[in-house]
Amino acid sequence: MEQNIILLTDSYKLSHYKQYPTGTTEIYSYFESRGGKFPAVTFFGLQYLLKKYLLGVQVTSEKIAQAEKIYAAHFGNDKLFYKEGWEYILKTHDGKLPIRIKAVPEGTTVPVGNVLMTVENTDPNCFWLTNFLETLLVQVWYPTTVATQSREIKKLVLKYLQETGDVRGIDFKLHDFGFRGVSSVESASIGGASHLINFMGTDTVVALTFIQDYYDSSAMFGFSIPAAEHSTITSWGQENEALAYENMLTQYPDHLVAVVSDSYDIYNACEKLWGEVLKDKILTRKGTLVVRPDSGIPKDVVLKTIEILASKIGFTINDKGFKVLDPHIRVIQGDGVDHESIGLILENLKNNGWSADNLAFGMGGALLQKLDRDTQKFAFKCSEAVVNGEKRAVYKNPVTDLGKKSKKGRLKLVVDQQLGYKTVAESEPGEDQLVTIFENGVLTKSYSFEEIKTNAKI
Ligand code: AOY
Repeated sequence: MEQNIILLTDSYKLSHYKQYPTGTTEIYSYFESRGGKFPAVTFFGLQYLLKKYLLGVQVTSEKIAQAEKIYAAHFGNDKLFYKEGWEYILKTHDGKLPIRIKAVPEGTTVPVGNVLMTVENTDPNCFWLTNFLETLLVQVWYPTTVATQSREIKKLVLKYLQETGDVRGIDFKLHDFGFRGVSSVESASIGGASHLINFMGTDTVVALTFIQDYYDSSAMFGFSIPAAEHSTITSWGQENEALAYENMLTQYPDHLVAVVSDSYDIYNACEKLWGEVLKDKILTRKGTLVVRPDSGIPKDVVLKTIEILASKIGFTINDKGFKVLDPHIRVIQGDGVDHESIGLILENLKNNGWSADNLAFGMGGALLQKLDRDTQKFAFKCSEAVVNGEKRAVYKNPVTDLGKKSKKGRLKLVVDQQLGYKTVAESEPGEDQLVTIFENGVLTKSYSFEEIKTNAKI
């Protein structure tokens, strides 16, 4: 059996249908970033969740039977599970979820504090279903936060390229090294795809099939090159380090090749092996050797590595007055890389006269895993209920944290000259930017990966 929607929730949600006021016929909820590390978020990943978990017939008699059994044992009580509610959806809606979801187009960057998505029931008997789906739908925090952070790093690197080098190199400045550092293959797929909204370099192969499967695109959105790991270098023995490097240049005689060079001494490798023994082979090669340090204090190791390579192999001065290595050689830093260290590394290079053109970054755990729902303080809250035929503005406003205040009423997202976007009551003027993407089991709008990349462009 595929995933059972009745089980894709928090246990307490099972008890909520009895807890709303008598006469409730509608629950309307919305999703926002309440603030956090970055001032705006790039919305991504809802289409995946809808296609994988919510479209079409989701409720079957087999799933109801499975849920009935599990919940009876889980709660030690066979009266808690709302079997009649799910049987109603099976009978009245042929197992399709009577829900409407509106959302901002994927790839759109919206200031924090705005509505990104709304969810409401379309059948008055199914008011309890809106927030039953919170647990699953709020998981869109993850791709949205990965896309947001990756895009912020793109802005940071672009600033240094503008000042010291050539912005045309931006697409390959941040390579995804994160597959091994995430909690699951599913996370690697989702997070890896989120990064590819902003960049074109990745080693997370499953992101490629994820894009094909859920963002109807047959084009290739992620690229990589041959590259060494420590085992392929150290298996030659320390005394044969130069032979291991020479073999890399022989096996890959053209295009790009990356070689991790810190197995014993990155500075000796750059000065004596790349800089003397293999210098002529590098300079006559039809392509670029990318040297990868992988230990030490990133900003110091990157500067010293570039300075040694430049002194031994050569460099020029670009039109902005910054030093650029001979085109046969570049550096990639993949250790200790995050938003903060990238700024420190590029600032240190700039202060010493070096262009950002010399360097690319690999980012692993910090790209795909060193973030959580609180990085951008995501929340899903009810803002309107209909009880006994009357609309009620619903909100929370805790004295213990005013930052957790939620919005009231039916909402829409409108374009604002100053802010970019702002959230207003649905009754106010202005065209709603939220698009109905899901209604009663049907995907009413879908986005290709190309469109999403265009929406996210800087
Ligand atoms: N990949 C650019 C291509 C990829 C990698 C992947 C963990 C690459 C290394 C490189 O140059 O060095 C996962 C660590 C490294």
